[in-house]
Amino acid sequence: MTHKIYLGLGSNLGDRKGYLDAAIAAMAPGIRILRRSPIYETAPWGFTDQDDFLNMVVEAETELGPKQLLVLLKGIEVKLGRKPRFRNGPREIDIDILLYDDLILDEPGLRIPHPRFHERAFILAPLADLAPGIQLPTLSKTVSECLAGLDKSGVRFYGKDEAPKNQ
Ligand code: PH2
Ligand code: MG
Ligand code: MG
Repeated sequence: MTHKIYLGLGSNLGDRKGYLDAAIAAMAPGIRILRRSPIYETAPWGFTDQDDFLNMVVEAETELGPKQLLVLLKGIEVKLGRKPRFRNGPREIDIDILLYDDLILDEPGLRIPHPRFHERAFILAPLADLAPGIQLPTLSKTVSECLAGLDKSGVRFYGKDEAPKNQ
């Protein structure tokens, strides 16, 4: 069975754009990328004394179950050189499962939808570029409704391409 997933990617160390591209390239064949959002440069959230992140979201399909998917993504983080550090600290590459169909899962080590992402503009802005009307399974709100209530000042379009229409 094929599942629709949204993954959030972030990097704030080294060649940030290179890490995002390498992570996406490493997802095949288990994960098929359908669309990628624009990249945003974002102020660090949680632990603020670190460099700005690049963040983006990809829409993809997979036959993997949620746990197999998590194992694959953690393996890619390690393969690309992510070092263990403290919570919310700097990272070469972070790949988070934001949504997996309309699944709600709450287990140690794996919560789907990704907890509190509906409060984070650095995830919601790129997600809204791909899927503004998606309803979050845990809230009676769409992605764009969640984003509308947030401070977007720390989230800037990054890159030479034309800015997306919602900016
Ligand atoms: N990830 C975190 C903590 N803080 N801040 C930004 N701007 N972007 C992130 O991806 C991010 C963060 C923990 O995963
Ligand atoms: Mg994260
Ligand atoms: Mg993570």
